[in-house]
Amino acid sequence: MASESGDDQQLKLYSYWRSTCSFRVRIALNLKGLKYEYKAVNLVKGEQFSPEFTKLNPIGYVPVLVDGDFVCC
Ligand SMILES: N[C@@H](CCC(=O)N[C@@H](CS)C(=O)NCC(=O)O)C(=O)O
Repeated sequence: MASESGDDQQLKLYSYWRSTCSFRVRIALNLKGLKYEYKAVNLVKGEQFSPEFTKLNPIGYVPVLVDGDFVCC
């Protein structure tokens, strides 16, 4: 269940709609009932190589789950 509140305290999931790796994380979060902010990273447009995104994940892969200071790639 993606939230649109923009609350900085909540989970953030960087994801691409067609990424099967990202599907799994979205399914797990939804099964757990955890709210998260959906951050779209368009792999076709190369957004995974943007400086902002590679700061989170230097290899430029989605998904990336951010929980406060904890970044899980
Ligand atoms: N070990 C990662 C691999 C993630 C991965 O392979 N992500 C692909 C999409 S499914 C990706 O971001 N590819 C970026 C690209 O092709 O440039 C996982 O299992 O979550």
